[in-house]
Amino acid sequence: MKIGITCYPTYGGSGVIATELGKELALKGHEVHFVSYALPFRLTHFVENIFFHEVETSTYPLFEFSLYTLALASKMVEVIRYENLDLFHVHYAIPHATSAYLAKQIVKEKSDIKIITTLHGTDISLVGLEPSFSHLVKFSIEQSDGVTAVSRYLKGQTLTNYKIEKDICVIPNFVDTETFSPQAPGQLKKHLAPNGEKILIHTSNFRPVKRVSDTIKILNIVAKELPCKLVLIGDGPDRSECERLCRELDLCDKVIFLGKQDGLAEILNCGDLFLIPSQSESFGLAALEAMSCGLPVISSSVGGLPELMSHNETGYIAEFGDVERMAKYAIELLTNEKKYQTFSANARARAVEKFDKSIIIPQYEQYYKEILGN
Ligand code: GMT
Repeated sequence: MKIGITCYPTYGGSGVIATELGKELALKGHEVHFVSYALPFRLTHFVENIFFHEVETSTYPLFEFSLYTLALASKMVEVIRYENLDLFHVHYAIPHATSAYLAKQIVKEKSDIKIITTLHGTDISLVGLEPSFSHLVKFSIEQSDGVTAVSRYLKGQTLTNYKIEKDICVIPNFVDTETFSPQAPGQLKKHLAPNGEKILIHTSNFRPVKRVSDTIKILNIVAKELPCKLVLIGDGPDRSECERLCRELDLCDKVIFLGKQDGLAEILNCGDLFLIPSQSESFGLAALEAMSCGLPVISSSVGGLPELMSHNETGYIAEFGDVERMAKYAIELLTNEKKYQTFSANARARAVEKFDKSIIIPQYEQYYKEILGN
């Protein structure tokens, strides 16, 4: 197949899934054309069958606001026409599904391109519910030839919130369980925890829905019971507030802000537990990558997290905001080696058995065939 993929190229779960999907499809012999404003950050090496088309936006003074949605649609038209694409798979509804709709209308005399939209979460739960955007999001979803969502939860939310009758296919996030596998930690662990402290890890884009400050409050409780550190990976709007909270709680020597990082698997392998206390989470790819490295996860009970996790087996689930309970669970696992080892093995097994790329990629391929068949 000849497949176009559009995603946000920067750090973020939807871009990771789109890029890894494109790489796997290319390895299977499909021709994949990425269309975005920058090279996706996980597309670091040359891969046969992968092509990148950069969207450039005009800077003409009259255009006070960037015309990205239109520039993207124009680039999609070019790529659909001149590369003879069979389908275009857009990740994140806004504005990608809208640009794709426009492109499809423009090429319809000459191409029967099919548009597939994958919903990732905040496009539906936050941005999409902005009253000014909701009509556009509903329309773009309904006009897509196929729609997938990354969890049953997200599918339900979409159907209910937007009163959509279209069928939505649930295809969960996936992980490369060879790249993200349990490995003996190297020198980095000695650097992060020189005195053998236990390491709690969190990675996110530091947006308010992630409740990163809860991870610091959890550490504050756990650190009273055992020597530990908290490693925070990523960056975003809440980082300054988190740094302020560390100063207020006198935890600066126990919280390590690493900022945005590549080589996530190596860092995860230094950790003992992964924390994801989000207020909203359609799936939780960051937690899946941690589980794949054998880290038990302590999460909130929101969104798709209960579909990823198995409470009391791969980690623990608590009400969002209940930092005392999350801390209690962390202490329980970090002070009971036998239980810890069982949970760690369970977390790894669940990642391998349910969410390995070899299980999920064929689901996308099958869905593509169904939509093209229609
Ligand atoms: O987590 C984010 O806010 C980034 C966002 C994205 O679109 O890049 O992630 C969403 O998509 C991921 C991949 O499908 C999911 O694993 C995340 O759960 C989801 N984030 C939220 O729902 C908050």
